[in-house]
Amino acid sequence: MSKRGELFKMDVVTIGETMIQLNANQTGPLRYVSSFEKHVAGSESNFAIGIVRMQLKAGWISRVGDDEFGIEILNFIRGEGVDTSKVSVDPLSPTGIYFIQRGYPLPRKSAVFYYRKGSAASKLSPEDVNPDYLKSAKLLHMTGITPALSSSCRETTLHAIRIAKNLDMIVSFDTNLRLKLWTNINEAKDVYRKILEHVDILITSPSDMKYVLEVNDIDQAQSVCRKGPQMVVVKLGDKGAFCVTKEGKKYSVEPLRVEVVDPIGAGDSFAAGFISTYLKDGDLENALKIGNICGALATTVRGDVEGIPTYDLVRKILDGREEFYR
Ligand code: KDG
Repeated sequence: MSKRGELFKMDVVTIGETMIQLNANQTGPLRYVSSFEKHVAGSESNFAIGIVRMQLKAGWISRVGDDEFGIEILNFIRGEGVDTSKVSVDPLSPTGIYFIQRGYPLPRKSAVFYYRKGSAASKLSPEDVNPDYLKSAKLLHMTGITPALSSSCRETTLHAIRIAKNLDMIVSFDTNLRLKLWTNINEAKDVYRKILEHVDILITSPSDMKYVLEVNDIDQAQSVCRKGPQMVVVKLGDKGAFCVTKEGKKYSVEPLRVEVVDPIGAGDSFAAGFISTYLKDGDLENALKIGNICGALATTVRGDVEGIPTYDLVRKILDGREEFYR
């Protein structure tokens, strides 16, 4: 993995859809829910916000509708300090929204319902990826959500990743498998295989590894490196996290003691903590520790990004000034 020795305007660029999240205030089937909390949420912009909280610079490429929710999303993400200069406003297609149903049908679990088909972001196309913009960053971060949105989003993802590799950028990819967005699992497997060839840092979870990478045991995570990545980082939720490199070096980290209120978005916060630390000092053990802290804290409040910590808070925890470890 090489880094270009020039001055960068940004540290990371990411591409993807952000929606308005309507998060039920009561548990049970949505048809009986009478009030919702509104949040701005999207895996890639969550990640970009996390990167900024870790004191690095992030740019987010997307499309939003020319509607109230599009304006809200742009204002919010810009307000968090992410560069939104490459986000277009589409006069013809709406901003996507989604609902979170809580505690039903499974107690303590959430279910999501998307209203995003034909959304502005699903119309992203390779022309939205400006090579000079990518070039101004060290790393391109993508997730498995963007290629699942439409065929033009799939092309955009592969196009951006190929450009990034040609520019000698680092490419990170979070599998973030959303089964509801794919026609079938084989379609997803095929696209992931093409993406993985160009990925340096793969971030995943045990269930994504099983479904889409056909790896049933995290002890076999290193085998994924044969498909392209230099390292595989596995988010283990309440069991901490694990990382293995192509050369077989292994790192793991214990979970934090937190009360989980809303786990959605935790993986993006983890990825931001991991990637930002890796970019700062290349230390994988430290990256895993910080990713783990960021992921855990994101679960402590409702909304995807509200709980993502600042770097100052992470430092306090690492220095033992905040008691979190079991
Ligand atoms: O990672 C959290 C996201 O999955 C959530 O905010 C919704 O972006 C979303 C998606 O496409 O599922």
